[in-house]
Amino acid sequence: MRAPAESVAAASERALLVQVVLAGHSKEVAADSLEELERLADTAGAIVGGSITQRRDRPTAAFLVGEGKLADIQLACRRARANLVIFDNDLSAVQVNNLDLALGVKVIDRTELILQIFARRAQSAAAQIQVELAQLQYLVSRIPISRRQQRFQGGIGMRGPGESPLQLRNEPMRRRIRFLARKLQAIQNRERREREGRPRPMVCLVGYTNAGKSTMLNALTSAGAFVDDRLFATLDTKTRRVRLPDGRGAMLTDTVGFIRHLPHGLVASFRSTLDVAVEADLLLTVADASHAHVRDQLDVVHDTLREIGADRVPSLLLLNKADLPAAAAAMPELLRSFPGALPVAAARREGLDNVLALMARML
Ligand SMILES: Nc1nc2c(ncn2[C@@H]2O[C@H](COP(=O)(O)OP(=O)(O)OP(=O)(O)O)[C@@H](O)[C@H]2O)c(=O)[nH]1
Ligand SMILES: [Mg+2]
Repeated sequence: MRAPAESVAAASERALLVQVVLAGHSKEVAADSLEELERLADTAGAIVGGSITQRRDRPTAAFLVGEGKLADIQLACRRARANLVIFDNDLSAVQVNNLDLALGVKVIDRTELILQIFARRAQSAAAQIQVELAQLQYLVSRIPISRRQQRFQGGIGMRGPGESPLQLRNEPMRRRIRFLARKLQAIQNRERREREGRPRPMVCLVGYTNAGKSTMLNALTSAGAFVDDRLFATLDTKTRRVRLPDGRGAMLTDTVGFIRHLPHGLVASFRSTLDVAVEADLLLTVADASHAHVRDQLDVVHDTLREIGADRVPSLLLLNKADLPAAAAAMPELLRSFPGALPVAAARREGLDNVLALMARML
């Protein structure tokens, strides 16, 4: 089951990335965030033609950037032949409108980009409803009425479940939101009943997107879950039985990856998927130990777990991709900071015995 990410690259939107680094934000974190935005744009099927970073003490209400910078962005757009500008910062409805008009190209922010990736990747009915709900809530809250109906048409996100323009035009959006919310509630109730009937203990894989959660699920259970070196490969999660060394079994579930500034509407919509983590007996937190900013990613994971109310579930930290040189170099320091953690390489099935043994002990 391959997500249709590649095929849409043909629609080839050329994007210019813009980032405004406000006072008090570190240069390294900003650079990492921009790099991540580039990967997100790539995942969405856009070609990145360049990027512009501006440091500002405070954002401007009208454009976020200063007016002088607007001209630079315009020039950079022309140079890069970009027909899309993606801001790493959140934009207000007014700012999106003003920037659209001033630059003459489509302008979106990080949240909208993530929503559109989710729209493209959602496969199950439940995931599609969740994404459409999040998109509609985003539209209702952010976009002036006159433009609402156009936002999710054309280009990136074209194939998403959120784009049904006729429905949007003909039906008041709030009614559709209520309708989708009811449908989602029914699905969630059914899923909860299914989970209640399921054997315990329940173990849940959580972690930053691209950390290797699905690879770990496959390694521990031969689940055949979709693995990809793009962000948000997993939206529809799988549950499989895993055998522990003491002969007991446990149910192991994969989840949607976390990312910094994960849109709150999306967190709310995907709550049912994340409920699995809240109800779990044990969390396996997977981290990409080879990533230069693995500690920041772990902070995001812990914040998100707190946000969904799963921070009290016992957890075991797996420092994954230990086979990569960058991970090997970082490992001693990471193990000092996170004493209970286990180095693993899910893709090579290394360290799995330790994982299973510790799981059995903790359950
Ligand atoms: N070198 C190396 N690569 C790994 C390892 N585990 C996973 N990967 C790679 O990391 C990428 C992401 O793996 P996934 O399992 O899809 O990650 P995920 O956490 O499920 O990601 P999302 O579902 O997108 O949130 C893939 O290209 C994997 O092949 C590992 O132990 N070593
Ligand atoms: Mg995955």
